Amino acid sequence: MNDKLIIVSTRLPVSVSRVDGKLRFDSSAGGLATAIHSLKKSKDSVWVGWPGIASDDLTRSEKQQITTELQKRGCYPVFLTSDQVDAFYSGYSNSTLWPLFHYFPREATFVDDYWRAYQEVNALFTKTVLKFATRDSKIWVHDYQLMLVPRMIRTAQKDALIGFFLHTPFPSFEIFRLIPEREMLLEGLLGADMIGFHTYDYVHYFLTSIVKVLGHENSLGTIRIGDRLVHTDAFPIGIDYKKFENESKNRKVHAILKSFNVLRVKTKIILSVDRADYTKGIPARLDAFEQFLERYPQYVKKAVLLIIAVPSRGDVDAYRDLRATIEQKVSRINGRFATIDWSPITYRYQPVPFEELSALYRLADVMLVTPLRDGMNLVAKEYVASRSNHDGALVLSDMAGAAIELTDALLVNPNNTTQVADAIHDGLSMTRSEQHKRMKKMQARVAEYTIEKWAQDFITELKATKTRKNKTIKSLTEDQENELIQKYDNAEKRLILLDYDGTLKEFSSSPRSRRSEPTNKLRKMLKVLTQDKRNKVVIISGRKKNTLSSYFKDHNLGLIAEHGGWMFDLGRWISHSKNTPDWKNSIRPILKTFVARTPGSEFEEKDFSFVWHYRLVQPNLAYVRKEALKTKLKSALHSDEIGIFEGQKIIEVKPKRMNKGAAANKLARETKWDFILAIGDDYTDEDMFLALPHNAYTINVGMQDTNARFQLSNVDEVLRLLHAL
Ligand code: ADQ
Repeated sequence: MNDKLIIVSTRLPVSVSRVDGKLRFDSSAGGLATAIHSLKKSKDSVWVGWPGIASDDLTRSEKQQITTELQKRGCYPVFLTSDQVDAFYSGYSNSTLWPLFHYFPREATFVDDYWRAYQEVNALFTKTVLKFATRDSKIWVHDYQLMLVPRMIRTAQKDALIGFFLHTPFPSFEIFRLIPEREMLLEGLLGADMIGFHTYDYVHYFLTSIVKVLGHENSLGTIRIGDRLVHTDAFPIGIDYKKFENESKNRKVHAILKSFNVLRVKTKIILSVDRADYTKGIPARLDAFEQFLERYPQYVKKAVLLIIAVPSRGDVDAYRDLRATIEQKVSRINGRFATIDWSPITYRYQPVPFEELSALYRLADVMLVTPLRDGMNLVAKEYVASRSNHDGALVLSDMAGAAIELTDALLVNPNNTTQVADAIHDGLSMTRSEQHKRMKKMQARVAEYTIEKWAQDFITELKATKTRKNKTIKSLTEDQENELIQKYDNAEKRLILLDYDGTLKEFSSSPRSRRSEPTNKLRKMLKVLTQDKRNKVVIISGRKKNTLSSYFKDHNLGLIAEHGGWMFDLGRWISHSKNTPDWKNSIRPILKTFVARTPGSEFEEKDFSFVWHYRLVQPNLAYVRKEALKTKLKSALHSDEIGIFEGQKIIEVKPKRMNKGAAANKLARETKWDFILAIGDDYTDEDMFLALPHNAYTINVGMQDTNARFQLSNVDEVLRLLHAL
């Protein structure tokens, strides 16, 4: 198998810029790039993304030059104009999604043009991916900027193997619902086979939004979308542990450390390193440091805070404001506490080279990582990996994904200024042995689940989705279908059992809707089937007898209504079941109350059962009401003979023994059939599949877990098969 891997992320690991009129290519040594490198065993792999320079600045030959140069490095460019960069990247991605995904609704802007650009650029990425994608490719899409890409690829290539990983938090539903395009974003993601998050909390929030916004429920994190399964799981990203650990041997790092040593002898060092982003909580951290100096004056002139902030997203207003706020606070605190020979805060607004960052991690007595929200936070893990002497203390916000793994850090709520101030003090005064104990435990974790492991784990699970799909889904293959047709042709006595809703006819909004009626085409097809004397065709449905009579009055069909409660035989409806009004009288008021309190739901009373339909109910309300109704019904039903059943957007209360299995069994024993075919989509059809002989052709529609031998994905496929017969 050609194991091509296609990585898709907004930015490529190579950045192109123009220096003195010439194009310059800089490779980023980012963790993801390292991880992907270890996965890129095959020469066929490619990384698709934006090279970081706007295409309006480029001539045709420069674009060609970029493409050629990037291809040498395993990358392929998606060129974006400066307008697209503004609206898609700075706009929708960083001014709408980023703030909301980090619980900053006040920073979020909603601009139609941003959304248009987001769709356009996602389509552009998709188009580029499709240039490389073959049937056997593994496509791995990264992050919140490209949430529409999985579905766009899926539409073009039904069988593609697509993974998606979100590097930010996935917010709780109350935040996610604010996004005007929430449905489209979720549908976009559901194009993937595997969707990964850093933590189980994010998985849970995502699944909640899926059920509340789109109405798709899940089973242990797996969502069924028609004939596809979408898996979700937590994959906490790691770092290139060895790289940070080995820096202790790097001479450059030693030289930098030496130059800092003077500072270190007299002073304790508290370090803060982030991209300058409002989610990282730098102003609140400064407040906490100020309070630390107030509460623990013994550290005045004995401790310094080094703040390293890497300039980021300077073209977004919120980031410009943030810089101003940080600088005001730094200068105020320095002004308040500084002496002639000491200043409490050293502040740098610039990227630092890797060796220097590494030296700083080694230097810091306390590492202060207090984001207000963070998907994971790699700085915390990098600090841990750099502490080859096992000393030092990590103060870590419990709002960062990393807090779930690094439980031996001093965990704080970043909004609790006093708690952070105290944690700085606790870190500085912690005994060496306590530091060692905690650091070693954290190191064991970070060394174990490295970025390579993370990437391999994700890809392994992604590949497994394909195997799982093959195992659980029993699609009727072409050969099996030909065999079925041949057996049908050779048979003299054939029994054909067909469910109606969801099998011969798509579900309509309400059971009473006129759209539920059979189309002329369907009627005609059934007529042709019944005209063949060798066939006995029976519609076996949960519908009321009168409805079935009105739908199929002129047909020579057998009819079974109410899951076997009624049978149409020799021109009349007969029933062997007794109508027992007692349980119905106690249940009816409950259902009526639920209908009244649940707009969009309907209540249907049949001779032997009740059905509560919730297809039109707002998904989040339906979810809550459905569970509440089941509980209420359970406590109200005092008979073991009556069961509560969950079907396609319905809850049905009916006698347990009244099921399609009993009815199908009776028909199957009527004579010695040479060929039996049963097709259905719902839970009631499962009884039918189980009741029929092993050699019967039992077919489930819709790809859920089933007792049927085969599966077809939708009504159209059923009609096509019947037509072929
Ligand atoms: P970021 O928000 O960028 O990443 P983070 O995880 O901390 O946050 O990664 C930042 C990286 O930049 C680290 O590797 C760090 O070494 C480097 N860096 C930070 N400050 C630097 C400085 N001053 N100079 C040089 N390098 C610096 C997003 C999510 C995170 C998630 C990652 C990975 O927001 O939550 O952990 O992706 O999934």
